[in-house]
Amino acid sequence: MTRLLPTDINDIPTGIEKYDLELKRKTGSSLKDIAIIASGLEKANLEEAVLRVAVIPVSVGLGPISGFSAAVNAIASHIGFDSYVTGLPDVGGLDEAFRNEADIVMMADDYLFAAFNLQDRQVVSNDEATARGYVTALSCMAGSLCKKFVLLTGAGRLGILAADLLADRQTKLIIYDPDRSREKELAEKIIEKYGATVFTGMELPEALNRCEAVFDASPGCAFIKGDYIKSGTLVAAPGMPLGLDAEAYAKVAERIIHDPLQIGVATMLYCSLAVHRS
Ligand code: 2YC
Repeated sequence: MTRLLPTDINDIPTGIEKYDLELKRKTGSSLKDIAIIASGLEKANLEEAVLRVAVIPVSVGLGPISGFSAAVNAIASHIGFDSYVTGLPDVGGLDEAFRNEADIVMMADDYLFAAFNLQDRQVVSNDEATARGYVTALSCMAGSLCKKFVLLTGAGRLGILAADLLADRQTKLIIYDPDRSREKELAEKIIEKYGATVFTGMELPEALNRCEAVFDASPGCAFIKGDYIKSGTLVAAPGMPLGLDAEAYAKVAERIIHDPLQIGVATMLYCSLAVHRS
């Protein structure tokens, strides 16, 4: 995932209600429902006390991103957690979280964004939660991904996690990465683990023509062109920047799930509870 910009996230707190309505319209499920399904907690008893989340700004490296903690906090609050941003960053924030009896702590440096469940020492990274949340959302939007041709773009950290979850749903995977050795390596891993059907070696236009859905796990910007994507294609496009160009986005506007943080953050929180109630 690339480093977010303030302009990517500044309107999350004021836009979260509208965002959730749009997500429900497209997938049939709310943000909270998608996070619960993605975490495998559909049948768990979650009617316990409201859990307290402390979001801690982190100043190391490139430093805080204006609006980042506020956005994470707004998402956590929206799905029903008792969430707040600590007054101090870094160690001071962690000290405050413990003294305030936080149940879950969320913080991000330039390399890792994670949720730490202080009750049972469960940790969840944004990458794994984003992969789970977005595959779940795509599956809700598609009804089922079984036997469907799904194009996965990007064989990096997020793509590797998503490939596993997509193969586990018996999708017919097409894997595309400009680095063909990385593409092949991931395909071989999936074939070995699932005995699945995995297609590689395609050029992007052909892959877009063959697939029914796209999971864009690449850091690329606007490389999926309007000319090549079929208007009925379902698209899951986690994070920034968006891999579709403006024309492609317009063609699939009603069938694309794309956000900078919402699904990943909501899924991190429920995944951090999963060990407790599985
Ligand atoms: O504001 C802060 O506390 C900063 N330390 C946060 C830095 C987050 C850097 N990571 C990213 O922008 C992206 C996010 C989508 C999560 C993972 N990478």
